[in-house]
Amino acid sequence: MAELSDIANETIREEIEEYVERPEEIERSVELFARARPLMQDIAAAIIEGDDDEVDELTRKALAEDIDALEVMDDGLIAGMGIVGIKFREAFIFVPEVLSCARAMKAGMAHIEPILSASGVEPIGTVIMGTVKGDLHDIGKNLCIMMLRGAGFVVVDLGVDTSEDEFIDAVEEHGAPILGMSALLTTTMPNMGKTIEAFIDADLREDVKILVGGAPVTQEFADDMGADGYGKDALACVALAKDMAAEARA
Ligand code: B12
Repeated sequence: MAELSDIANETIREEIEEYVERPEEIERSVELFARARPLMQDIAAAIIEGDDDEVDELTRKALAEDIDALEVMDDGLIAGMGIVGIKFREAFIFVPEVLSCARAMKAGMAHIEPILSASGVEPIGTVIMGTVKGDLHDIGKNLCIMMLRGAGFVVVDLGVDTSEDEFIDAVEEHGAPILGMSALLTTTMPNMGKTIEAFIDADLREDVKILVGGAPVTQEFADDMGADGYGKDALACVALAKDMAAEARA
């Protein structure tokens, strides 16, 4: 088992010591950062500090050193955001600080996106993606979109706060066989179910496979609301979309 002292970056060590209180989260964070390269730890520390210039510079550096874009995303950017999430939940930081961290995350993602999107593979289908009504969180959705594009999907991004009608219009307009919805708030999760209902009412439910995700969403919740698939992360999102595209072609 890894120890706190195995983590090279001092900021990360201090952050875990000071702000992560739940034993299982301490263990998970220590494991994750102890096995991450020092440069990934530095990127995560810059995310936690909300330093977009530093994230921009370190992400460029990592990619220039030929570190895989997925590793930079998982062990640097997302790992840093994990600590931000814990600090926000425990009220050590508030919305303005989280916004700075989100800005820093976007500065890093800007370099990852062209790499993940430039796979050059044949388009395999169109996916409509959006964050549901009332919800402004888009970092996870955007990561899913990057990965989907990288896997060869054409993705129409409806952004955040997307109404049922906007989802329906987009699916019809683009003749898309797959729709992905993201929700990060327990209060907006039910809007996924409402959107599914709206597709049923519009007699379009059979025409589209519906995929859901976001931190509070579970497989059980997805099953209850009648979604066709639930993905816990961007990799799962791509795997499910591929299965669904293959089914739609069959
Ligand atoms: C960043 C953040 C913000 C930023 C958002 C910036 C942005 N542009 O997105 C800001 C500051 C704006 C914000 C605002 C608020 N937030 Co906020 N936020 C977060 C935070 C810290 C991180 C979210 C994030 O980006 N995670 C990183 C990404 C990579 O992970 P992810 O989104 O889960 O996505 C992954 C998977 O879930 C999956 N996935 C995501 N979407 C999809 C879709 C499909 C189809 C699939 C298959 C997979 C998939 O793949 C992704 C990649 O692996 C979370 C804490 C947390 N632990 O989630 C709180 C959190 C979500 N926020 C919370 C709250 C309460 C709020 C506010 C209400 C605060 C306030 N008082 O104003 C507002 C709500 C604003 C609104 N109407 O939406 C709570 C929600 C609690 C709850 N029970 O609902 C959380 C959980 C924090 C907490 N514990 O208190 N927030």
